Amino acid sequence: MGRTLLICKPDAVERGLVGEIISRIERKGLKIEQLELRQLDEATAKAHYQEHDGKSFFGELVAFITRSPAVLAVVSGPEDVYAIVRSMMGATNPAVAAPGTIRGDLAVSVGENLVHGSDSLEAAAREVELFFPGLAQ
Ligand code: ABT
Ligand code: MG
Repeated sequence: MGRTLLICKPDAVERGLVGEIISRIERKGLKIEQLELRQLDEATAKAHYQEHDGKSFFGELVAFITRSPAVLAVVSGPEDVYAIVRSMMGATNPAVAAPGTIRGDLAVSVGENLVHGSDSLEAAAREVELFFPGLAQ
Protein backbone atom coordinates (compact mmCIF):
# COMPACT_ATOMS: atom_id res chain seq x y z
CA MET A 1 0.00 0.00 0.00
CA GLY A 2 1.21 3.50 -0.80
CA ARG A 3 0.04 7.02 -0.06
CA THR A 4 0.46 10.33 -1.82
CA LEU A 5 -0.57 13.93 -1.26
CA LEU A 6 -2.87 15.56 -3.80
CA ILE A 7 -3.71 19.26 -3.61
CA CYS A 8 -6.58 20.80 -5.54
CA LYS A 9 -5.01 24.26 -5.65
CA PRO A 10 -6.92 27.54 -5.05
CA ASP A 11 -7.70 27.88 -8.77
CA ALA A 12 -9.40 24.47 -8.73
CA VAL A 13 -11.57 25.47 -5.75
CA GLU A 14 -12.34 28.89 -7.25
CA ARG A 15 -13.34 27.34 -10.57
CA GLY A 16 -15.52 24.67 -8.98
CA LEU A 17 -13.42 21.79 -10.31
CA VAL A 18 -12.78 19.90 -7.06
CA GLY A 19 -15.59 17.40 -7.72
CA GLU A 20 -14.29 16.73 -11.23
CA ILE A 21 -10.73 16.13 -10.00
CA ILE A 22 -11.67 13.94 -7.02
CA SER A 23 -14.11 12.05 -9.23
CA ARG A 24 -11.30 11.15 -11.64
CA ILE A 25 -9.20 9.83 -8.74
CA GLU A 26 -12.11 7.72 -7.49
CA ARG A 27 -12.99 6.39 -10.95
CA LYS A 28 -9.37 5.34 -11.42
CA GLY A 29 -9.79 3.04 -8.41
CA LEU A 30 -7.74 4.95 -5.85
CA LYS A 31 -8.93 5.63 -2.32
CA ILE A 32 -9.49 9.04 -0.72
CA GLU A 33 -8.16 8.55 2.81
CA GLN A 34 -8.24 12.18 3.99
CA LEU A 35 -9.96 15.19 2.44
CA GLU A 36 -9.96 18.73 3.80
CA LEU A 37 -10.67 22.27 2.65
CA ARG A 38 -7.88 24.36 4.17
CA GLN A 39 -6.30 27.73 3.45
CA LEU A 40 -2.53 27.30 3.70
CA ASP A 41 -0.51 29.74 5.77
CA GLU A 42 2.72 31.20 4.40
CA ALA A 43 5.03 29.06 6.56
CA THR A 44 3.38 25.82 5.47
CA ALA A 45 3.40 26.88 1.82
CA LYS A 46 7.11 27.73 2.00
CA ALA A 47 7.90 24.41 3.67
CA HIS A 48 5.89 22.56 1.05
CA TYR A 49 7.67 24.29 -1.86
CA GLN A 50 11.13 24.37 -0.20
CA GLU A 51 12.77 22.86 -3.32
CA HIS A 52 11.85 26.05 -5.22
CA ASP A 53 13.12 28.49 -2.56
CA GLY A 54 15.34 31.09 -4.24
CA LYS A 55 13.89 30.64 -7.74
CA SER A 56 12.41 33.61 -9.57
CA PHE A 57 8.83 32.34 -9.31
CA PHE A 58 8.96 31.35 -5.60
CA GLY A 59 7.15 34.45 -4.29
CA GLU A 60 4.38 34.13 -6.84
CA LEU A 61 4.03 30.44 -6.10
CA VAL A 62 3.59 31.02 -2.35
CA ALA A 63 1.16 33.91 -2.97
CA PHE A 64 -0.91 31.74 -5.30
CA ILE A 65 -1.12 28.64 -3.12
CA THR A 66 -2.13 30.71 -0.05
CA ARG A 67 -4.59 33.14 -1.71
CA SER A 68 -7.77 31.16 -0.98
CA PRO A 69 -8.66 27.70 0.33
CA ALA A 70 -7.23 24.56 -1.26
CA VAL A 71 -8.48 21.00 -0.94
CA LEU A 72 -5.89 18.62 0.51
CA ALA A 73 -6.26 14.90 -0.05
CA VAL A 74 -4.31 11.84 1.00
CA VAL A 75 -4.79 9.28 -1.75
CA SER A 76 -3.93 5.64 -1.23
CA GLY A 77 -3.45 2.72 -3.58
CA PRO A 78 -0.54 0.59 -4.72
CA GLU A 79 3.05 1.38 -3.64
CA ASP A 80 3.56 3.64 -6.68
CA VAL A 81 0.28 5.55 -6.21
CA TYR A 82 2.22 8.85 -6.41
CA ALA A 83 3.25 7.98 -9.99
CA ILE A 84 -0.32 7.06 -10.95
CA VAL A 85 -1.62 10.40 -9.69
CA ARG A 86 1.23 12.29 -11.42
CA SER A 87 0.39 10.67 -14.75
CA MET A 88 -3.29 11.56 -14.30
CA MET A 89 -2.29 15.20 -13.61
CA GLY A 90 -0.31 15.63 -16.84
CA ALA A 91 2.75 17.80 -17.46
CA THR A 92 3.38 20.92 -15.35
CA ASN A 93 2.89 23.12 -18.42
CA PRO A 94 -0.71 22.70 -19.64
CA ALA A 95 0.48 23.57 -23.16
CA VAL A 96 2.18 20.17 -23.33
CA ALA A 97 -0.04 18.23 -20.92
CA ALA A 98 -1.72 15.44 -22.87
CA PRO A 99 -5.47 15.49 -23.49
CA GLY A 100 -7.12 13.12 -21.02
CA THR A 101 -5.03 14.43 -18.14
CA ILE A 102 -6.36 16.90 -15.56
CA ARG A 103 -4.11 19.73 -16.76
CA GLY A 104 -4.45 18.75 -20.41
CA ASP A 105 -8.23 18.89 -20.21
CA LEU A 106 -8.85 21.69 -17.72
CA ALA A 107 -5.91 24.13 -17.41
CA VAL A 108 -4.13 26.70 -19.60
CA SER A 109 -1.54 28.24 -17.25
CA VAL A 110 1.77 26.99 -15.79
CA GLY A 111 1.31 29.21 -12.74
CA GLU A 112 -2.28 28.09 -12.14
CA ASN A 113 -2.30 24.43 -13.03
CA LEU A 114 -5.03 23.17 -10.69
CA VAL A 115 -3.29 20.30 -8.91
CA HIS A 116 -0.21 19.26 -7.00
CA GLY A 117 0.89 15.66 -6.56
CA SER A 118 3.93 14.33 -4.70
CA ASP A 119 6.66 13.48 -7.22
CA SER A 120 8.51 10.62 -5.45
CA LEU A 121 8.06 8.12 -2.61
CA GLU A 122 10.17 10.38 -0.37
CA ALA A 123 8.19 13.50 -1.29
CA ALA A 124 4.92 11.67 -0.65
CA ALA A 125 6.01 10.64 2.85
CA ARG A 126 7.28 14.15 3.64
CA GLU A 127 4.19 15.93 2.28
CA VAL A 128 1.63 13.62 3.91
CA GLU A 129 3.42 14.21 7.23
CA LEU A 130 3.52 18.00 6.66
CA PHE A 131 -0.23 18.30 6.03
CA PHE A 132 -1.60 15.38 8.07
CA PRO A 133 0.93 14.78 10.86
CA GLY A 134 0.77 11.42 12.60
CA LEU A 135 -1.20 9.66 9.88
CA ALA A 136 1.61 7.21 9.14
CA GLN A 137 1.58 5.77 12.71
P1 ABT B 1 3.50 21.05 -8.35
O1 ABT B 1 2.69 19.83 -8.25
O2 ABT B 1 2.75 22.31 -8.04
O3 ABT B 1 4.79 20.93 -7.58
O4 ABT B 1 3.83 21.13 -9.89
P2 ABT B 1 4.86 20.22 -10.67
O5 ABT B 1 5.54 19.28 -9.74
O6 ABT B 1 4.18 19.64 -11.85
O7 ABT B 1 5.89 21.30 -11.18
P3 ABT B 1 7.08 21.97 -10.45
B1 ABT B 1 8.33 21.99 -11.39
O8 ABT B 1 7.34 21.35 -9.10
O9 ABT B 1 6.60 23.44 -10.27
C1 ABT B 1 6.03 23.88 -9.05
C2 ABT B 1 5.13 25.06 -9.31
O10 ABT B 1 5.90 26.13 -9.77
C3 ABT B 1 5.31 26.68 -10.92
N1 ABT B 1 6.36 27.05 -11.83
C4 ABT B 1 7.34 26.16 -12.12
C5 ABT B 1 6.33 28.30 -12.42
O11 ABT B 1 5.42 29.10 -12.13
N2 ABT B 1 7.33 28.64 -13.27
C6 ABT B 1 8.34 27.76 -13.60
O12 ABT B 1 9.23 28.12 -14.38
C7 ABT B 1 8.34 26.44 -12.99
C8 ABT B 1 9.44 25.45 -13.30
C9 ABT B 1 4.42 25.64 -11.50
C10 ABT B 1 4.07 24.78 -10.36
N3 ABT B 1 2.76 25.06 -9.85
N4 ABT B 1 2.02 25.90 -9.67
N5 ABT B 1 1.15 26.47 -9.33
MG1 MG C 1 6.42 19.75 -7.93
